[in-house]
Amino acid sequence: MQQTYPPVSIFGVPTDVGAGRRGASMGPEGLRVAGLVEALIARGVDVADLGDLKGPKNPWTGPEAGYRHLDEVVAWNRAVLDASSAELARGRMPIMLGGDHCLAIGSIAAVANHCRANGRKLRVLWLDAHTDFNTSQITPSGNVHGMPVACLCGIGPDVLTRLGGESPSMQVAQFRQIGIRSVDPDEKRMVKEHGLDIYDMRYIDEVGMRRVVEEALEGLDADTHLHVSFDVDVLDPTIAPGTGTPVPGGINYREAQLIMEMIADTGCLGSLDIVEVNTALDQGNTTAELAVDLVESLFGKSTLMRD
Ligand code: 6HN
Ligand code: MN
Ligand code: MN
Ligand code: MN
Repeated sequence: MQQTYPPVSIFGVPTDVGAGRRGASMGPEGLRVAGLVEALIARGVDVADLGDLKGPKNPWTGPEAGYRHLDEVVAWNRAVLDASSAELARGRMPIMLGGDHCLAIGSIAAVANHCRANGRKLRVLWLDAHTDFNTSQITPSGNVHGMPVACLCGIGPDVLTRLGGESPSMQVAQFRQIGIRSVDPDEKRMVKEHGLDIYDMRYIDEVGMRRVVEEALEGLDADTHLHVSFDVDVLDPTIAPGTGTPVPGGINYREAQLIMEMIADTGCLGSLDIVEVNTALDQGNTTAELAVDLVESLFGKSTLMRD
């Protein structure tokens, strides 16, 4: 099925202040070098690469009161929120190139505000090895990239939970998480308590990716804005080694493609984060190249039989 897509605005968010390893700050350039913009143009999408957002450098200090680099995380997320809000208001689809996954706080807060203001429903598909539902009390690392989902659901410091104004920005029930296989012990208790909708690797193994994606996308309609937050560590590290927190047993190439193809079929994609590409840890630029290949499918590039 041939879809038409709204015009796209790309921003780089070159930061690793939310991560425990350096190098995700090079992700935006890695994705550009892998041909992201050209790939979208080839799909017939009207694309503007608006360059990189600016923010503080990584102070590389330890946790304070359970957070590492909280001031810097807030500054970067304000920039993301503003940039994304402006593009959404112009009727464009923001794509945020991470950068570490803390940027989803600003990115999704912008989308949540936009949907509220326009009476649209919002679904967030969180593709990740991790649930990113930690808090300052239970985090094993202090790294805020392990906390964005909790923050968006109103659990976290005011500076992040109220970033977009209202708190909570999101309801837990609006999230679907696919590919999960690494959850910290207390985080596990939290996600169970809050009833996060999780399709973990065991469930994917047992029922297959087709059914998983059907279930995760169930109920989408023409009034639904779908935000995809794509943490490349959802992919198996053998095919995507360039990421800071790799976990064995991830989704394989075809499973990843199928997710993207099925999202494309919905016609609901409204915004996207591509995060945790760490070119310093990559083999060549293979992880960014794979991400671009998957984005092509997300924008409707299909195998021979369906074009
Ligand atoms: N990510 N759960 C671990 C932590 O430190 O909180 C890892 C988080 C990884 C976050 O990959 O976006
Ligand atoms: Mn993540
Ligand atoms: Mn992750
Ligand atoms: Mn491709």
